[in-house]
Amino acid sequence: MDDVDGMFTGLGMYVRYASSGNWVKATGSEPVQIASGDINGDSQDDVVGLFTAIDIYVRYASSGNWVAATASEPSWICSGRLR
Ligand SMILES: [Ca+2]
Repeated sequence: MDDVDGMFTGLGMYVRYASSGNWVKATGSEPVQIASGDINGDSQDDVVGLFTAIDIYVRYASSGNWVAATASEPSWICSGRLR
């Protein structure tokens, strides 16, 4: 089952885990765009967030931590197997 990422204006981004049905706060910041995919190859989907003024961050499923992915801010993002 897949989990759900949701943006709540003024509260931040939350993840609804399919296994528990609970919403858990992922960040108090509000990304303007999100995408998901296995970014680090560990077979778990990660979340990629485009944050205005603070660039792209990846939230790895294995750690739950946000890590900077680029020092520039693109207009939009997506994820997928591109090779
Ligand atoms: Ca992953």
